[in-house]
Amino acid sequence: MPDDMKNSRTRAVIWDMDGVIVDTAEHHFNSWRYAFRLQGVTFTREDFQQVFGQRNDTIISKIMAGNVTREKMDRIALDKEENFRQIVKNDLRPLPGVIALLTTIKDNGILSAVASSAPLENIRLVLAGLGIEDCFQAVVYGDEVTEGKPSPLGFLLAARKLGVEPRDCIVIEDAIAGVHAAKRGGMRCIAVTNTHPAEDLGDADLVVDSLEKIGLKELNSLLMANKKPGDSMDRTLVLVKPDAMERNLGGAILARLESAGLKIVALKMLHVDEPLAHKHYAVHTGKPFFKDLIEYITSYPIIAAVFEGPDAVAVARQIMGATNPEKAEPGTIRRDFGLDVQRNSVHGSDSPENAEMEINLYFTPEEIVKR
Ligand code: DAT
Ligand code: MG
Repeated sequence: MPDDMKNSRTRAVIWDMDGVIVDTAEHHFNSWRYAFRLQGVTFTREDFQQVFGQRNDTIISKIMAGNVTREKMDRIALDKEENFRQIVKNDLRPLPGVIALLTTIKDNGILSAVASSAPLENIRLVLAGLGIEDCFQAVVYGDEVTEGKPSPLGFLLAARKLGVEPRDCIVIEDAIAGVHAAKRGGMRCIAVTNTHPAEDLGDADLVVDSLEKIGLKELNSLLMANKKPGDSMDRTLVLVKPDAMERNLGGAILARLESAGLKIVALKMLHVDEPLAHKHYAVHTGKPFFKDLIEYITSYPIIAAVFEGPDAVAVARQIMGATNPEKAEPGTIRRDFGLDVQRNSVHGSDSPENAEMEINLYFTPEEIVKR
């Protein structure tokens, strides 16, 4: 997790597997057909349409028209699963956009879990086959919860395993029952039309035809919208630092934060003096760069602003980028304007608690407007 994300509230993406990460429907069909053929029974595409998504024992008794012993049932299920795993081992491709999105999520300190109705063994096989096990901090499998989707139990368990609140989770689903499970769990939901048309998935917050359409911006705006009415607004202190002021970048930097949906509720220009600089950077007292830092921040007038919005602290830091401009994500303020780790153009509070303290250093309560 990047250093500058550690103090913001943790967020997570919970992934359905089949139809979202991989498309295994065709593999399931082929392995069912194989297992039934061993019993001399034909299994057609129409049969598959009717039973897909149901439990193995239900599928088998339907196809065998109830005419099957317990032993035979176990045999067929075993043949099917063995064949499925064999196929999956040899022929597995992620759906478009999956790997890129997983990378974005990981790079931005967002957690991921898989919550699938599939058996644990199949989940492990798929994640290992794609080389993406390290992208997931939790897995929830079918039998781990007493009720399947549209019950929200699986997604809620995934959130609990990750230590993330449901309202800070985004579910990615391709199935109608999965979309309903996410909404019942109080989570945001992205539906991808890999297996169902968009009109069937209308209860999702966002419907896309491919995960290639989803990046950090879409995840952020979904999570911001997930605030319940009445949730308190967060505030953060932003400084446009001397290097940026010297280069006339004050307006450009404030504009980036406004474009992210944050509101300016207090604004001033000032020339920071030594006592204020010492208070502001008190946590860095004694560090090798402390003296330079004080000299720098007092070297030229700056803009101080209070920004307000849902998750203002986290959102501002994401827009600003990592402390060191070289390591900041493309498109962030520091990457685009920063000169080096000290002259990194902008300051943003790193936690809601520190934001309150820092705002009090620069503004009196009367200077902050009420909206
Ligand atoms: P941030 O500004 O991202 O919150 P920070 O709180 O760790 O980062 O540090 C405050 C400022 O101190 C930072 O904006 C620039 C300076 N600084 C931090 N680490 C430094 C380093 N290794 N060398 C020089 N300056 C550094
Ligand atoms: Mg800091």
